[in-house]
Amino acid sequence: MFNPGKSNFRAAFRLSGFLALVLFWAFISGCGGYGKSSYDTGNPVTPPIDNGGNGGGGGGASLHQVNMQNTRFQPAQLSISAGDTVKWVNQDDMIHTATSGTNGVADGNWNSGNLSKGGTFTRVFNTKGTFPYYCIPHYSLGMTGSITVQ
Ligand SMILES: [Cu+2]
Repeated sequence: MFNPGKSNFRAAFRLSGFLALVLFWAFISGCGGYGKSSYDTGNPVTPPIDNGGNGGGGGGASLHQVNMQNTRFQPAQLSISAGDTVKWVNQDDMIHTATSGTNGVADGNWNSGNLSKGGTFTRVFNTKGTFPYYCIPHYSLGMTGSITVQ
């Protein structure tokens, strides 16, 4: 039944090589998809260029990143221009939130929800003022910050 002829052997080798390639490709793309979705916090991502009627900023809106790292917001105090975007990125192995409010009481302006490591939350600030916020699980540890919009 089994024919060890050269041509058969070559064909089988070619076929298995092709299958290996297909499997490898599927593995790579599958991993890519998984990695991407694990970073998706389910929050709607607001495009940084959406200026929402903020007339005459004179120049593009900027994107500012605040890291959640070592149970701190870094930088804790951030000054931005109206129309700019702030992106929080959790760098820790624990859950953090970026929740607007003072004294550990949410004011309803925004709430990132729970962000695990690699999770992000993005918000455009169109209204001028100072906006304090905190991390719900770590407020008592002093994990607070503020965004000042000028
Ligand atoms: Cu936290």
